[in-house]
Formats: sequence, structure tokens, C-alpha cells
Amino acid sequence: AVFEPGEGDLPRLAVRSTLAEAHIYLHGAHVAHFQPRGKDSVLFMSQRSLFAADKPIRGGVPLIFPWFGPRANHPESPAHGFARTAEWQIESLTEDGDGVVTAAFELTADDRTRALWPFDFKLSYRVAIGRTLTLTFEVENIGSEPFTFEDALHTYFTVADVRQTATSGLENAEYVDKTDKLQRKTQGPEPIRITSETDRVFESTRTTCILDDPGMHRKITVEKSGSQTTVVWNPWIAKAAALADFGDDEWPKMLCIETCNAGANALTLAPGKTHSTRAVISVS
Ligand code: TA6
Repeated sequence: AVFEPGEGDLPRLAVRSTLAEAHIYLHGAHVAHFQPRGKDSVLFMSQRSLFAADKPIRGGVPLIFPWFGPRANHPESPAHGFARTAEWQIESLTEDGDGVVTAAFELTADDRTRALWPFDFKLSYRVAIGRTLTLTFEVENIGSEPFTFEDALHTYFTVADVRQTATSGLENAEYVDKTDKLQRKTQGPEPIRITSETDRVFESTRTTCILDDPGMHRKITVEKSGSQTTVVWNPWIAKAAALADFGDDEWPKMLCIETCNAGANALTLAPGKTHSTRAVISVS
């Protein structure tokens, strides 16, 4: 594992082991690349993504904290909070006996974050890189009053053609449809297929989603814990065209399956308490 100048000369940790390779930017502690040895790359990265100090990266695993999406009653606040555009510190880099490399990153409340959100927190994020990718996002309340937050591992997966994919594990679960006036709906007994703009906030403790991608001859499994919300998102044609950091022709090549605590599942953390949100990503 070495630090090297990445895209936009932003420093990134490049891990190359016998098991896999990965890139993690200090900017947002952003996992931008993960590829198990001998397999295809797992995470989507837009060709148009920005890599700049105050901008989110379009792809990989954006870390969302302390609010999901636009901030209620604060139109001037950045969408999806400030963790993904913050400069994180690396705390440790270790390798276990099986060759799994774990990088740990931290972000603690400072004047910038307190100006946006007046609470004292410490975020710890552990990225374990082996044949699977294990992401553990911890929020600790180091202040003297409780706070309520949302979080998400906003993971972009690479697919051959999103229209050929089927995502299972959320059958019959209730969701809020953000493409249809936040209507509450229920996923039928069939897997999720993407046939138009899709933005579903599943309030579901189901712990395993499987993204079946026949075009890449693979299944991506997301096993989660500490998360009550799963979001499935594809911008489709119009929304993709409206995003400056997303190519007009890229929407068929990605699908977000996000491990979150959001909306009705926002979490309230008492002083001194910690919450851990985890996703284990594997490819078969
Ligand atoms: O996770 C889905 C979503 O909330 C969509 O509504 C869309 O806004 C997406 O996140 C991307 O948000 P961003 O701020 O990264 O463009």
C-alpha cells in the first residue's frame, strides 16, 4: 500500500495485494476503486467525475453524513452532508495473516462542520480490502447533547447494462418512491428491474441484496448490518443529462445500492454512544 497522487492530484492510498487492489482518497475517505485479483472492477466511476477539494466524487463509495439528500429547511447546505467533501485523516494501515489490508480513517467535528451542524462527533471508517470489501462506518457522539443523523455508504456498482440487471433481497419490502412524489409503495415478489429513473428508499432491515448482472456474468452481494434503509438508484436518461459530473451515456453502466440510515430511519445518538453501519461487498 502506498500513498500516491491520484486524480486531480488528490492524495490516495493505493492498495495492491495478492487478494485485490483498491484506491482510497483522503478526500471524503472515498473508496474509488476495488478489484478482486483476477476479477472485473466492482465500483463505477464516472469519466466526468470531479476530483477537487470542495466537490463530491461521482462514483465509488461516497460517505454520506449527517443528512441524506437535500437538507430539510437548509437549501444552502451541501446535498448529502459534509463527510464526503471533508479531508479525512488516516489513522492506521494493517495487514492480517490472510493478507487482508485494513485502512482506518477518522474525521472529527471542527469549526467548518460545526458551522454547518452544531454537534460534536467523531467518525471512524474502516476499509478492509480482501477478496471482499468490508466497509465499517462508525459515528461517535463525543459531545454533551444527543444528535440525530442520517448516514449512507452510497455505493456505485459497475454493471454491463442496468436494463439487464435484477436486484433481489427486497421483495415485498415497503419503499418511498422519490421519482413519484415520495409515494409509499411496496416492491412486488419479483426482483427490482430498472426500466426508468429509479430512486427507492426501502425502509427495510433486510440484510442481503444480490445484484445479478448477466452482462458481466457476475452477482454482487451486499450484506449489511446497522442499517435500516437501503436505497436503489439509477438516474436514467434525463437525470443523467442534468448531472454535470456524469456522462450522458453512463447511466446504463451503473446502479447504486446504498446501505443507509435515512428518512424515517434517521438515528438519534446519546452522548458517549457509537453507531456502526457496515456493508460487506462480495462478487461471485
Ligand atoms: O441516493 C439517491 C440520491 O439521493 C438521488 O436522489 C440523487 O440525488 C443521488 O442520491 C445523487 O446525489 P448527488 O448529490 O451525489 O448528486
